[in-house]
Amino acid sequence: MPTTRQLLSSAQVARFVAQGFLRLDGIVPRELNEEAFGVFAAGLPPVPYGTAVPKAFPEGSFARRLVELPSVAGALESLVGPDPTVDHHFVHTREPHEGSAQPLHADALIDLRTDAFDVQLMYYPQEVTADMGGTLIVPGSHLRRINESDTGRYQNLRGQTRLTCPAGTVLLLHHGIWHGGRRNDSDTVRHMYKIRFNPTVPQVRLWDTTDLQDPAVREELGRTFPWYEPATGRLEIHNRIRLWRVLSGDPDFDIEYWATRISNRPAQRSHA
Ligand SMILES: O=C(O)CCC(=O)C(=O)O
Repeated sequence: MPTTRQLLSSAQVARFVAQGFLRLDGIVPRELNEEAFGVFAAGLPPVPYGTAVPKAFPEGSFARRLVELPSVAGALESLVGPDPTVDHHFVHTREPHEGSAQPLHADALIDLRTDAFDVQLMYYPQEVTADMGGTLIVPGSHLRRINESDTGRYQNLRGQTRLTCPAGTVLLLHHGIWHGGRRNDSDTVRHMYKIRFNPTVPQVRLWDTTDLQDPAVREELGRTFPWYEPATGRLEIHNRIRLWRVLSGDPDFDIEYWATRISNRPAQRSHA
């Protein structure tokens, strides 16, 4: 990873924890976007699971230059830390007029971790317009435990977003986010290059923490999303508190005393 990276702020990481992804719109330079199509057509070299980035993506390779863009490198380091390994990478295409959408799913198989997460990078080398089958994402779904395609029967959820973006956009997503490629009704092939990164260090205070106590952090962590039911929606805030405690290294962090209250287990008093 390069030295000129741009680390995320605490408020940005809190937004990632709340909504499950961050968008970096149009940050990849035009020349790299143009090169991408040839690279995808030629096929990506296979990468064995768990390969360190420098070995997976040799110096000068397309993927290496992509992940070393300062804003990408900084965001990745802020979320998964230095020296992550590559889980896998793949180019997802939505063919013109293909007639169907991909079912809603999460990429993790069965993942019970509460104190670590993988980050998935999605890169779009071309502009994605409304009819091109942009990736559907359900904001705030990443901490709601499902197993891979359990959500496949859901057609639409309030607040879901179907990606439209300028060329050169990168999304960084928590591995648990519910998502799916939409139907491409256009005449254009839509490409998305995905790389999944596994952390190799504890994900504790990896970002620029100078704004850690800024009220914006709590505001981000307390956001709700339109598909949340009143009661289980609260569970999502609780899940975020637990994750923020780990990430910030502050075991007492709380919102409205929710986590503190339910962890109160007074010891049996000895009767004299
Ligand atoms: O093509 C897309 O937009 C999403 C595909 C994807 O992420 C997947 O198949 O897991």
